[in-house]
Amino acid sequence: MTPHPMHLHGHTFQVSNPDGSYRARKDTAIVPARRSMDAYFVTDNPGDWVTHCHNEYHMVAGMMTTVVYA
Ligand SMILES: [Cu+2]
Repeated sequence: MTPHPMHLHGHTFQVSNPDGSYRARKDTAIVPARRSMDAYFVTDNPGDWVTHCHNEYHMVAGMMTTVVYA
């Protein structure tokens, strides 16, 4: 039940505000426990990129995946 500092390699992204505006670009965002977040980024760096929680014990437990595009 802890927040998750979610990190995306190879890109920066933005998270939207409730009013539709966008927050500052970053490569890590805190996602509250049991919540989700939409991240918007430009796909200008093709490849296989890891995205994961920066809490190492969460990452080791499986909170890690890849974003892949050509
Ligand atoms: Cu986490």
